[in-house]
Amino acid sequence: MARKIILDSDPGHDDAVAILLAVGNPNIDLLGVTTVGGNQSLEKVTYNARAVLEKAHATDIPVHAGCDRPLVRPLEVAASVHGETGLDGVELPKPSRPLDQGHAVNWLIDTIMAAEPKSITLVPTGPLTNIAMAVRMEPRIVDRVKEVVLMGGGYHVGNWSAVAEFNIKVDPEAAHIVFNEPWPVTMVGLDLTHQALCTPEVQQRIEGLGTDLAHFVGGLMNFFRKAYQNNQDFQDPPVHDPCTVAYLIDPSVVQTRRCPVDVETQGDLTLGMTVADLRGPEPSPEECHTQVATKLDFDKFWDLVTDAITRIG
Ligand SMILES: [Ca+2]
Repeated sequence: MARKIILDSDPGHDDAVAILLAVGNPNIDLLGVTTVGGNQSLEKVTYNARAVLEKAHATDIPVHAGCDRPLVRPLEVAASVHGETGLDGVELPKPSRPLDQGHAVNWLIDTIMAAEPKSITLVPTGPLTNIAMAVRMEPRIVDRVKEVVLMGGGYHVGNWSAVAEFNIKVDPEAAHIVFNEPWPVTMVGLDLTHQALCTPEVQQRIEGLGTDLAHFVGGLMNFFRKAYQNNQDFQDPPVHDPCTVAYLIDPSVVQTRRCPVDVETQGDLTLGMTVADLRGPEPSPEECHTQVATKLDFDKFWDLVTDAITRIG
């Protein structure tokens, strides 16, 4: 049976690839996309989510807009990485499906509470504002959700500061809430996603499919590559967000290590750091509800992405 997931995202070049992987893989049942202010303003990323679903011929998937700013802090966007639109580098199709009514947080709660317990997996790939709000409004969702597999953080590296990753740094209070609830949390952080590089060989293989969608992904990756070369000292762009979906499709794509993880909300130098305690032997799932992603199977990962783009056609 296909895994039921909700993508909570801020598209974003890599969010767009995560949406395509979720739509194009038969083992994933994408129940909906919720959006959050992050890589760009809520208005822009919500439009982008709808446009990507349009491009993927997936207009049956609902999109609900959520929080337009973090819980406590002002929104800091990532225009240096994703451009003014949040998806610079491609022409976006005009969405044919109107934006769905109702706030994303309400929709998340209603969807989770109406579903079979432990049947829905949350996949946040932006700041964790919506998920934290949902937990505070309806704490029972913590028991009802199967697990949370999120892109964010890192146990050795940062990208928005020396030690903090963008999604967590933007809304550390929300991240603190999400990591401290007792549901199973898998942190797919930078240590893992920096292995998911879109090399020229990978991109040629995708563009070689020759479809309109394949060229769309190529356009996204061209912009993303330049942005990473100019701003992050990378040769090839790390395509972070679809690593979460790939892990859910095939756990052998992403190795994990169980360990306590907490989020720094006070430090002058370390705000938004995900502090992973890797000391001692690996705890059991009963002892510890959090785990971090460590090693990516590069070939399997890009096979899944390429296969999804092929299937969508
Ligand atoms: Ca994202």
